[in-house]
Amino acid sequence: MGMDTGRERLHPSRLNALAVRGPRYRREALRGGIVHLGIGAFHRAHQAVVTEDALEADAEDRRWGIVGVSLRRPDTRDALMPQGGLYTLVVRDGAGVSLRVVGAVIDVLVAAEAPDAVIDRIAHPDTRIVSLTITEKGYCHDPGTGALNPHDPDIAHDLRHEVAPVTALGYLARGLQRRRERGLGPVTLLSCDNLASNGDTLRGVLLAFTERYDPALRAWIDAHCAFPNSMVDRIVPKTTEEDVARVSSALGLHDAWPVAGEPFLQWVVEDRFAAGRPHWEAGGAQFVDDAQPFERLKHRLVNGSQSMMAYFGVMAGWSTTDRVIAQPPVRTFIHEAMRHELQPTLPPLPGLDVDAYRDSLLPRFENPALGHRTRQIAMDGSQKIPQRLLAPIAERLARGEPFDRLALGVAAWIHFLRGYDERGEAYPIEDPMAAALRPLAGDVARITGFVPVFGDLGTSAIFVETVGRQLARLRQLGTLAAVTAP
Ligand code: CS2
Repeated sequence: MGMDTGRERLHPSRLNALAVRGPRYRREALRGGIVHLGIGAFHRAHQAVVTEDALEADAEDRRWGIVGVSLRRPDTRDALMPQGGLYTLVVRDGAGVSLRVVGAVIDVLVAAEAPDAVIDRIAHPDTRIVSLTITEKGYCHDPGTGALNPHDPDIAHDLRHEVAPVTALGYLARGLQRRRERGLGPVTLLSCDNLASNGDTLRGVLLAFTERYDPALRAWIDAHCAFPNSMVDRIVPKTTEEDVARVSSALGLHDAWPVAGEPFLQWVVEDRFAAGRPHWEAGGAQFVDDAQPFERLKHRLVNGSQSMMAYFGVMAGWSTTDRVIAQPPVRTFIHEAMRHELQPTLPPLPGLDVDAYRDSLLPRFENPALGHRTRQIAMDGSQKIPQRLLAPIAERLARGEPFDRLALGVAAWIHFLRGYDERGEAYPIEDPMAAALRPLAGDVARITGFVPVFGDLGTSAIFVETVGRQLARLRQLGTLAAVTAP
């Protein structure tokens, strides 16, 4: 965030005279029990806030401060560290706004500038949990299969044992190697990204990586690390300059990088921790034996709907999800896609009223105060479409059930890859697989044959024909008409 509001900076020395709620515990005594890789807005509005509640709930347990890590960019560190790690969380919807200053982050490291500091922190005796929000592409896997892609140039780089790693897996391997050398105890590696079976996926790619890197380390990780699966949910759009200005005027202090999200927050975590965990229940986290049914629920109903809205929105010129869902035919389409095509694919979720859950989503998507941009959600589609739309399609296909609406969603993504909307306006395609996908996007048989994304779905004539029919309708009729009669 570049803008400076000219006010005095938010700082720990100002905490006793804060105009909004601040940390209700002694920050000075905090130790760094959590290392978090990928300290972006989502982490700061989700896990860090739940950790803040846990810190407030147990005044005795000072183990769980967060040491954030940015792999490449210094901007979060540069914004937060002059503020002693403090930042403001803004929660808002049509009914109002609330602000809270969060203190759980005690340090931020930038791996690209000081790689050894990050490796050393993972290998610190205080570290008990290494959590991750590195986005889907950070796992360097084939999104269609979940397996490590050893041909990824960054993975190939890190496998050469160069001085400094570039991937999260490279840092984990180096940090855990040093932990092992130091004879330190076990740690939990906690993925908080929207990947199917995110803990299992992380375990799979890290073991595959270390198998090639240092087989003895692989065995140590297998014996000493836990990888719980978890489902995370809160809509947290990118912070805007307007957010910075509003927060600073409400605080009377300049916060260089606040984060803003919706009131809703959910975190469902498997209770398998190798070296303890904070009392995250205090912030509303739910602990379960198996989080995978909750992941599916969320990736399909919340994220699947968001991705479809994003591609419809970018193509038709609706810039935020509330504008998309304000189109009555799109609202009906999303409701029916969830109800008839996504919901029936869900595993049993004892104790959860799935109809009520589903019906609570449209009001979240239409939250007018969020401004969740369709272009932001549209990014990295190759990494998102498999667990959001292709997995439920594959299950419906296997059972001989129709999937025309989901096929329209997939077709909208393919349509989007052409790089200009229905008014002829060009936009950038931000996707790690863009170079491979864009030349295929004109031909539905070729793009659905792209195995890293589509797996073996491209061998199904029904799948290719259904997506092809929907793509032709989008091209001929335009988004609004295609969505109106799917
Ligand atoms: C969104 C998610 O950008 C995206 O891919 O679909 O960030 C979404 O808002 C969150 O997963 C909601 O919990």
